[in-house]
Amino acid sequence: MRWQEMEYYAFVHFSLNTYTDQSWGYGNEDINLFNPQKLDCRQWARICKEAGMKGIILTAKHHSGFCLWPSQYTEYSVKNAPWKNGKGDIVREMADACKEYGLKLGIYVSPWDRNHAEYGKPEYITYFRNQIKELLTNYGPVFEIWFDGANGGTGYYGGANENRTIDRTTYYDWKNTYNMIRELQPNIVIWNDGGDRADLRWVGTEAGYVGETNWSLLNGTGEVEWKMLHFGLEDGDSWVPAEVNTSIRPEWFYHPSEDSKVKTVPQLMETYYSSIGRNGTLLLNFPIMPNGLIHEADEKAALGLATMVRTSFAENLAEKKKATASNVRGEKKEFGAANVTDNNSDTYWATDDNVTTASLTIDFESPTMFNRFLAQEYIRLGQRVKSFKVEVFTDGTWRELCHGTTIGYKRILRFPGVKATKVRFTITGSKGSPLISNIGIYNAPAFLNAPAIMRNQSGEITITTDDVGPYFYYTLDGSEPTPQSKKYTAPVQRDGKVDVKAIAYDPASGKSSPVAVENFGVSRKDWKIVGTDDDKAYAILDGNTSTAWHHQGKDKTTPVDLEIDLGSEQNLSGFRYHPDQGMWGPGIITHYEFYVSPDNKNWKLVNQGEFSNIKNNPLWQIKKFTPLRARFIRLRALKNTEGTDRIGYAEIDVITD
Ligand code: FUL
Repeated sequence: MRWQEMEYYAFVHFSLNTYTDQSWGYGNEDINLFNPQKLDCRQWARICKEAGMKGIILTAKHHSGFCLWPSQYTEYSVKNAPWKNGKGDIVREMADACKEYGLKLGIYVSPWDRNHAEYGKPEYITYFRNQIKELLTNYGPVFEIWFDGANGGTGYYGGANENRTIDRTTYYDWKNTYNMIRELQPNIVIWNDGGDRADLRWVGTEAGYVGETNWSLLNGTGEVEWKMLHFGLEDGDSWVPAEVNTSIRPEWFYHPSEDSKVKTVPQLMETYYSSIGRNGTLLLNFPIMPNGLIHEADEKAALGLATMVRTSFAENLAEKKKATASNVRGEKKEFGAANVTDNNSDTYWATDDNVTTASLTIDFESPTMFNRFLAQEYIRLGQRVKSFKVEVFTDGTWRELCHGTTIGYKRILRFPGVKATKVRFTITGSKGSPLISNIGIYNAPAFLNAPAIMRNQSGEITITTDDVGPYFYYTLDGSEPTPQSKKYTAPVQRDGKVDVKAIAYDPASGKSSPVAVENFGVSRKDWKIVGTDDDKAYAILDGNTSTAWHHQGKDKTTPVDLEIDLGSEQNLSGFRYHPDQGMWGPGIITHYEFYVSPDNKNWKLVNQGEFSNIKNNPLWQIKKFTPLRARFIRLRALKNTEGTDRIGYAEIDVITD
């Protein structure tokens, strides 16, 4: 409970590989590189505190084996680095900063050690335990210890420079290590992805989300398949709740090339709803820069998220409102419906033993606008609810608003704003008598970014945004959209040239987003990508800039050609290219040539040059040329941002006069 109630805490990744631009150090990196000029754990702690986090887990030792504390058991540590003339101890500074800012300290210590000569032999286990002992003895209370799942492989290993494999199931003898840990720190929780069942589980992805169905249970023994990591196990016999770990940037360690790839506040908010909003905790990583500080862009994003969370859940509209239930355990007040709106997590509404479906109604007494629903089970007595639905009473009738599966410690559902006088929460399935400690109903402010307007190859137009809540209004005749324009409820079919304008509108505040505009050109129904039978290639014609396709040149060299048959001759006057938005190897074209042909034989070069600043600003690139008629187009990539022959495209389009 202590851990679950923390909800949100930080990872910081900092090590020798911060100085070598690596994700995983090999174990032979030069200690002399480690010399952060401005290292300030108080800056990390201040940011985490202001971001609403409750603790920090520090990579005391990552896979390279380099130790951020002066371990007496190895020379490969800060004690031999130029930083503070070898007198420094980052774990100590972190522990002190956490204390000052009222945060809890956690430790990441990698079982895999690519520096240690004896890794793979029994002697290493003694070394590993000695290090854990140092970390759990000398720095005060530690709330969580993190044993990474990456284990064994190539490494320096004291100069052996070889590949070492270990048996993950037996090598570490986790049982005895756990016993030692619990003796040293009775209140600690153990995270372990690779070893015997620990206290917490990985969710099977580092992308920042857990399954919508999320049981805090697993079996105490046996293999854990991906499905179990992601969704838990309804009938599991052990309490192993989910922790969602993800980084605020693509990678865990700092890479200057990612300064423009810090997640946006809407992206982080999505992570929030997909972790904390789904019965998980959120462990968000900050990579530390070589100077020893968190980058200001990361700070800004984390504080932006905190502001959005604070304002979204500022006022619980259900608090102190009248609540009635279809069944109350023994009809006793101590189990009554009012316990879900009393703002006290120690009280709960419960039904009689044999009652596993029941409903609870909250009466606002007057029409009230809201767009978020939150429920919490009293998990001290286990996780029980299997399914539920939420209905609203509007215009004299009940209608379903949304539904969900598990609840657990906390579940949050999002939906477009609705005005109602009553809300009915019905548990439609439960493993036993449901125990609900809290219901929250909120009216979260909308992000109100201009919506995305997309049209797929068959001419279907969709309008979306990075938030759940706003309505959309649109026009197809070039006029400015307002809340009096047509309301978007489902995809709109419109082929050929059309100018679509749309706004996102927040019904709660009455505010609108800036207007989004898309000028669609000729129909792309008959377009064919020449020379490929890869179905995925059509991602570049699906109108969705977040789907992409990559391909390589025939001879694995540049230039790389992309050729499209437009199906019939068109009056072409330009083309548009949208690069891949992906975080990994997007293969963005920087230098190009553009050709057209009437017959796929005689090609004419009509435009060439560079897409300036495309790496930092990877948006639509529009190029015009002297109009001419043609049926085939060829975009020749001469060079991409990575200097490889693997070219990425999110979208290709033509401009016709
Ligand atoms: C992974 C590691 O290999 C990464 O480097 C990082 O530490 C992450 C949190 O866990 O498995």
